[in-house]
Amino acid sequence: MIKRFRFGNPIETDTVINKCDISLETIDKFTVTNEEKLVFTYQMDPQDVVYGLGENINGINKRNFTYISRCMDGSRHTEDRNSLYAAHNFMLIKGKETFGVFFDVAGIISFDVGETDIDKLIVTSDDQDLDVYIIDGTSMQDIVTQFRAMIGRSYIPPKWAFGYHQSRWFYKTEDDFREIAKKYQEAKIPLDAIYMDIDYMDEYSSFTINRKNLPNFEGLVSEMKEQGIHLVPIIDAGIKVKPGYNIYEEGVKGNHFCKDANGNDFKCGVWPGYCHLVDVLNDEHRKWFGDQYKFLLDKGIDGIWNDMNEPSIFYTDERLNEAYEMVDRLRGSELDLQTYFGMRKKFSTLSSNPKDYQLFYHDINGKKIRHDKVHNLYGYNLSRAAGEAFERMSPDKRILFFSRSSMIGMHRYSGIWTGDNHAWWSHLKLSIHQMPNINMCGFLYTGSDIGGFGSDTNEELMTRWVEFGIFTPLMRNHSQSRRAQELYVFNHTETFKNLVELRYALIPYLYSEFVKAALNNDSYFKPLSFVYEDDARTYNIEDQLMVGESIMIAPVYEQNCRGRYVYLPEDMKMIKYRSLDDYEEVEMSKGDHYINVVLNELIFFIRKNHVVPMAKPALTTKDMDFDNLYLLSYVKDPIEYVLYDDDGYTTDMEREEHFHKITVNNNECHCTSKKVTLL
Ligand code: MIG
Repeated sequence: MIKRFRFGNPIETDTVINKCDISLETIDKFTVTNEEKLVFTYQMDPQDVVYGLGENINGINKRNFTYISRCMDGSRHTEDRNSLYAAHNFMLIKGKETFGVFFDVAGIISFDVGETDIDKLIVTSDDQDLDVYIIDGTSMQDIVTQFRAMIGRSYIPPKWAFGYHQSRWFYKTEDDFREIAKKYQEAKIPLDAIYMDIDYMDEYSSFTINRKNLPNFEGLVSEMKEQGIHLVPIIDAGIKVKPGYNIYEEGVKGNHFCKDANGNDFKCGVWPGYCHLVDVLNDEHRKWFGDQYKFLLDKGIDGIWNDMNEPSIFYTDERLNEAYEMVDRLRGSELDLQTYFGMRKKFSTLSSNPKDYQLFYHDINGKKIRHDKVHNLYGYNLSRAAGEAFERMSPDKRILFFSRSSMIGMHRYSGIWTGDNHAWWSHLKLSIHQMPNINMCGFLYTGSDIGGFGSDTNEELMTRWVEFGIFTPLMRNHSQSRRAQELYVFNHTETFKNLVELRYALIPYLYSEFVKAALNNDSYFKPLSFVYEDDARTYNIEDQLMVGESIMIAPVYEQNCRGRYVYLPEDMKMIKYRSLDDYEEVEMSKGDHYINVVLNELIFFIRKNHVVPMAKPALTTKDMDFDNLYLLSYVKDPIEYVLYDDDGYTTDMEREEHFHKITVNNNECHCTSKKVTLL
């Protein structure tokens, strides 16, 4: 049951597509005060658990910290960061009362989950105009499923998006890309995609190619595709101010850019230098921006990532001038410490400065609206521009697409990656925590930069991160580090080969569970408590996750750890994996276990009376046979598993022929449409 409460006269966010009527009652779960800001307060019991809030720092349970939905480019995801790149305003409270709550608002909103007062959840909206949805249900998953049904089906990528992907902000020339492909092939490590970062563009201008480094871009795309490898270029939000650059010229002529207070095209500094920002909150301008993606699709591209769409602003003239003036004023004088630190701060706060987001305006249905009022809609709509364009330009074939910035609503058009993490153990753990909460907010296609984006990784960290990455829908190794981290550069290449082979072998299961989750408004990653709601122990377990209906994972995420405690909420079968020819299967009983897991081993668990369909891996998904499947199983009673499988591209996913029934009974298995063998 969902109730919707209205405050003031909110701006439409297009997040909720199946809206219930506005309730005439007053909201009962929260006390509401309305002074300068709208404040919702909920009294929490000590044992209440708070899930949700999607991409944020800290644990799966969000208690005892404050999270602010203010989409923001910030490259150090430290323990004190209140905002990352996203605005995911859905949360689930489980305890004396159990309910979901979604704050549908375009502006800045903060969630103080017991930081100021350990017993209080205090939600403060800068904007007094918003809708609040309260969702009751029969279980936590039921609440999330109702929420998801209300916001519409999640984005589903093509099947090759479940392969292993290599990226690094480093590759430049055609030979660089060829070499990555070749080295992976020589190491016999499967690979489905190589990413192109901003260097493939001409002066960082979106929808251009640097022809000096990539004279035959189109040829390279098809040469790679013949090998089963997709090139995935980046698109940046800021459009370079540069006479003669077609996107700039057309944008100015068509009035597609955001305006400053005087009605001129707003100017800010990002990678290309001075940039304009497309007014993607306006339907016409958003469509115009979306149309530009044709440039890449026409060249054979079928995967793209969107970056810097918070929008990230490095500087504006306004802020720079303040800083210059300060320097001019201070030059030559002796600085007292106060002044010195003040000057440093002037410079260190140039980027992502909240004041800059007050300098420009959108035209929403003829109404001029200052950006800060609708800030969190920007990245969402920039990626929506692309998603809508793909539906127009490629109606029969799914395109791989994910975005850095996001707000709920964008989940219908795009996946997300979790941005600029570091090669820190704490960030491997963070990504484990982020996955289920991100899923609750509708984003199913997601993953973190494996190995860490910033700082140099090491072989041990990389190994453990790949072991976890095997289960994330987006499995991408990406970095900007000095040290190379392609998997073939490490000593124990064989271990990485074995691990990536497991990923490929699991694709039938991972893809099936992913698409079913999208079609049924279910989650792909779940906290254990979602499945074992009555088992109080599971609420304290944040380092194990359910992956689809059959698997529980227990990643190793600490330096020099060669084992870990695992809690089994029911009897399960452990798979201790070293390679596809060398793994152990051990039936284990409900309860606590200490399990040794040396560096070249990976453990995961199969729930009782469940199966995991697998296929023979190949160097790319294109070369795999998905009609001959092998079942890992832990089956004591007759069971049926519904396998989802299709051609990997179709946009017509609900067709009955994509659902294949597998039955297992007494060591025999059977499938109507595929050959299946029990392992
Ligand atoms: O300011 O395009 O998060 O993945 O490699 C940095 C360069 C801009 C940030 C993205 C990262 C990407 C990088 N970008």
